[in-house]
Amino acid sequence: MIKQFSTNFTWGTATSSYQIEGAHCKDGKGLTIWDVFSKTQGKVANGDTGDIACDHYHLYKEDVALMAKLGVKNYRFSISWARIMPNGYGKVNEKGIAFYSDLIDTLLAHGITPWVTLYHWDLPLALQMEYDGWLNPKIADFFAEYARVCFEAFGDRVNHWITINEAWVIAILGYGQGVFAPGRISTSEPYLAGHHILLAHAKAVDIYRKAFAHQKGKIGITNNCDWREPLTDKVEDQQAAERALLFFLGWFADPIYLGDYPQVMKDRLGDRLPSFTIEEKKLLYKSSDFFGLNHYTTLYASDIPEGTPIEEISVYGNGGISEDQYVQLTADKKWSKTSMGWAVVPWGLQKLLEWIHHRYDAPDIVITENGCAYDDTINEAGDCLDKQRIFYVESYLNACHTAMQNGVQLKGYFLWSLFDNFEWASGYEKRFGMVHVNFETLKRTPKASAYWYAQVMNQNGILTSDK
Ligand code: PNW
Repeated sequence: MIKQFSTNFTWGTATSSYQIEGAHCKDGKGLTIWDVFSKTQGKVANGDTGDIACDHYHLYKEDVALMAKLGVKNYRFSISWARIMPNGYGKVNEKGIAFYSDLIDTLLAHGITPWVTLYHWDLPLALQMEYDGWLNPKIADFFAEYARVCFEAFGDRVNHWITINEAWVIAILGYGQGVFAPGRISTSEPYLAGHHILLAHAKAVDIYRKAFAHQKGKIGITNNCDWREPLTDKVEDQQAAERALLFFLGWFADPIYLGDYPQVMKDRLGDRLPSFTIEEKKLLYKSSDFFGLNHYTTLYASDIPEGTPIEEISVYGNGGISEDQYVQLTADKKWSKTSMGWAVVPWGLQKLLEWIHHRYDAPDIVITENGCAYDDTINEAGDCLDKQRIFYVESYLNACHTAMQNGVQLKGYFLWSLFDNFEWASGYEKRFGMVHVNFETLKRTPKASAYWYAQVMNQNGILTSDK
């Protein structure tokens, strides 16, 4: 039996610029914070960098042909801001425009619809050095101008735009825990960075809607969120789980769908959480045509008693700023884990989709990333039999199907990722691709999951053994 997905459901795969392109200082591209961060001692596993990555910059024609062969109809990729504007503002680099323009034409010629992310973490280095990156309010205007250049150059052919990928990761991992670029460690900077990310998104959308309405495209933001399940049915734990979701996803979705930050964040963060002016609130409200969601895993949440000393909270393993939430996160020992150590809990996605559906008044949701890393190897016959990935994706798609039956307006699903690629602080060690990449030879080998996923996309649903 096939569990059918809705008509016109968007199936695709996703990548991002720094993770696959390579050619980090070619054809006029400016350096980015990841170019520098990856070369900072101890920041990335094995000292890996994205200097070459999958060398997609040079191999994109072959890559697009491979995608077409695998039946991919929608492809989400990101534009490297510093290829378009080497310093992040001012001069435009025509060679950068030419690269993406040709990539887009090649995709379209193969019947593949581009979904373009404008910012997937590779901030032009000059903006970091001269302006402190996302900490400076001016960055919102710089981003909006960069977005305008992209709408002008590509908007005649691109109808699906994502402004920013995962504000939470940028803010928390980049400015709170310092494990991602720019590597800052702070308990207040994440909230400032997050604030400017939201404003940058809103300004870009405003420009798109005012000056490019004739292009009739859709634009939105993508946020990531894991599910938080109450550890027990005690009220305190239920509230803790809800609080954790609000500090994770509500932080960025509430201003867009409900008009302001969640009250619980205002209460707990006080001055550390900036506030929006009335004008800014208006700009943000309804500034996303779809709800972009990246989802990978689930943890249990339980309440940490009020008054627990901060030193004790940081041992609970959910990052240096968990004391803002007083939530303890734990995994069930029975859950299987991917090679990232992330638990495989498909029902968590179903619950999260339903939570979004109810809190934000049934928005159109697009899963712009879901997937898993496993230690995939090529066997002697030259095949990569990644059964665990098929199991993961199939079970998460089953969860999507159940959520849709329960009324969730899920409109699309992008598998992360098309290729094994530069997995940020984990380097090339963690493989998320449905296509295996040998990083010595750059040879691409579709894994079993790629052929399996081709069928799913083709039949618009998943084959299931149950009735
Ligand atoms: C996302 N976390 O990153 C990104 O959008 C991708 O570029 C990345 O390759 C993929 O997921 C897999 O990691 C995340 O710690 C990184 O919660 C870290 C987290 C979530 C998402």
